[in-house]
Amino acid sequence: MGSCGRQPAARLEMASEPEARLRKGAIFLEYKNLLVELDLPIAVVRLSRPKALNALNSELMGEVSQALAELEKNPEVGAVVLTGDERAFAAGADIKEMASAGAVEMLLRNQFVAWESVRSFPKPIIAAVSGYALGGGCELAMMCDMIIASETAQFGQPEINLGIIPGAGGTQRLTHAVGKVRAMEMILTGRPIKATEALEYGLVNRVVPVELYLEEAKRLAREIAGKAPVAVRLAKESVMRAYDGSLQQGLDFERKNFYLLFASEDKAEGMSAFIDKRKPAWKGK
Ligand code: DAK
Repeated sequence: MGSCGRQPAARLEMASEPEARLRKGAIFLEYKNLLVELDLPIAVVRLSRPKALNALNSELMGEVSQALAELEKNPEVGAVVLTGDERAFAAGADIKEMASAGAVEMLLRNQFVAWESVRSFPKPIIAAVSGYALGGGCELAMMCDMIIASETAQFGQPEINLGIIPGAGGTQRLTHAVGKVRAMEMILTGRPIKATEALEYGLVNRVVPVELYLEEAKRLAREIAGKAPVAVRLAKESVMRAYDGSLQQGLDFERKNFYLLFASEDKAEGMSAFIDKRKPAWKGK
């Protein structure tokens, strides 16, 4: 793969060039924290930081952004599946990377640029979720156009337990997806829901046995990739319009509050407690 045509934002961490391999007729591109399989007319982007339950650090998100830029340019790719592994889609943004950051540092890191690449990806993108989809992991899945869940999937916004709130659209997209009262309970308690509840709430398209979740997502991606590409693109854009206007205002509001919490003592305590594997002692400051 060549370097991406777009100019990366100043603070976006760019991955080194991926290594390409040919296996069973499909092309695999290996990034440091990501594996991209080109199985035309679809591509599978697999998050791969298994020891950290695919926690989404800046490097990994930079790689996601780089891979999506390449897939966007490739006219042979009609749809994309974004997945993790059986144990975790992603257990959230990397707490260890955020633990010592203050509000201004978070603002200057400008990590939203990388996350935005998922939200604004013009081709259909389907999340294939097994295991944990928590915090930023749940938000990443919700940025995708559809979600296929394995029976073991669990979705949650546990940020409240760290003294912060969801920062990548969780307060908005979850509320749109499951309704106010359910979103309130999930966000204010931090308790995750199981795949079957996620289906009942309308958060996921379907739940399938764990051996099948990836295959089912790929099947759906292939079906869509067989349709007229321009119609698919405009259909996606049009559906997004159904709620994008008010969503943008909500996202701006959430982002300000998210940064504000990085100035609180409770955020420092919540994240240190997670790393030290102990219960946080909140001060309300
Ligand atoms: N960050 C960093 N490391 C994590 C992690 C995370 N989110 N989740 C798990 N790990 C690491 C653990 O620290 C552990 O590492 P070692 O201790 O082995 O070095 C390893 O993964 C395995 O985890 P556990 O030992 O904890 O495994 P368990 O099976 O016992 O528990 C668990 C699994 C998922 C219940 C637990 O790991 C857990 O509660 N994880 C944290 C979940 C969480 O709170 N997620 C929300 C994080 S805050 C933003 C965009 C997005 C966000 C923020 C900003 N911008 C664009 C600015 C999002 C924020 C979040 O997601």
